[in-house]
Amino acid sequence: MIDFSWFPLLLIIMAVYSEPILSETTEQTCCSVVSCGTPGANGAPGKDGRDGLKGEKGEPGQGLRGIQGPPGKMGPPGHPGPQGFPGPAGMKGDTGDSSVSLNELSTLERKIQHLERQLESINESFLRLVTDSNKKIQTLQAQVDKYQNILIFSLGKKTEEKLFLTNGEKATFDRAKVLCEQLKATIATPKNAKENKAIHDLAKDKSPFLGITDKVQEGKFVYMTGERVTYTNWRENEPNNSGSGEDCVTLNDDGSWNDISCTTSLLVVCELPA
Ligand code: MMA
Ligand code: CA
Repeated sequence: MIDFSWFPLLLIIMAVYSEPILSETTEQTCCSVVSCGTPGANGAPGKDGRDGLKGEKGEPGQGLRGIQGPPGKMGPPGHPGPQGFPGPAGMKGDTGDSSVSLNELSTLERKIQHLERQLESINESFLRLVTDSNKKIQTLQAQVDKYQNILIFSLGKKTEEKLFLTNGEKATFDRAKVLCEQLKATIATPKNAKENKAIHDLAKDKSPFLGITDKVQEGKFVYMTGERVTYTNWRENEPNNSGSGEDCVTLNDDGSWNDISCTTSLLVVCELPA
């Protein structure tokens, strides 16, 4: 016997699928019909599509500059400055209790009078001291001038800048140096023809040492300060560093120079600022 119990289900399935099958059939029918006639007009444009991907950032614009913004925040406080000068003295205070102030006033007045008298006497003493000192300085200056003249007359020779002195003693260069240093002086060092003549006049026929040597470097004659000589008056063929070596300089009896051994005993002539 045939079972028809699934038949209604079949009907439902057919109903579900019947529409697309039908429309497909209709389209096919329609198409076959249109292909035969004139083409229809274009349909209306479709709906807008979805948004595309985001584009790259554009170049900065060239529009007008905006208005200036508000001022920024206040900076941190600076270091404290140096202490200022003291201000002017304040106004005199009010008078205190009158009975006390009168007493005090008379005491202060007496004190002030006493101080004024003291100040006067100090002033007088000071003036007397200054006057006396000036007189003493003048007397001393006169004495210095007198003894300098005696010194120059007996032992020395003076140029505008220097005083040359000798006691007639003869000594080696090192001893002569010490003797001059004891006078707070240096060995006679002529820096020009005038000074050379002054030493020559003083030494007469005796030959003194000059404050010039080439002890440090042979042939390089320097002053006692180490500076190279700026004036020379060498005799012809001098300096010749004769014998076992000549590192000191003497003034010949004609005023010319000769290099000579420092251990020779020669006249001591010192120089001082005039
Ligand atoms: C010569 C001459 C000088 C040298 C002395 C040393 C007399 O002169 O050679 O250059 O210094 O001798 O005594
Ligand atoms: Ca010589």
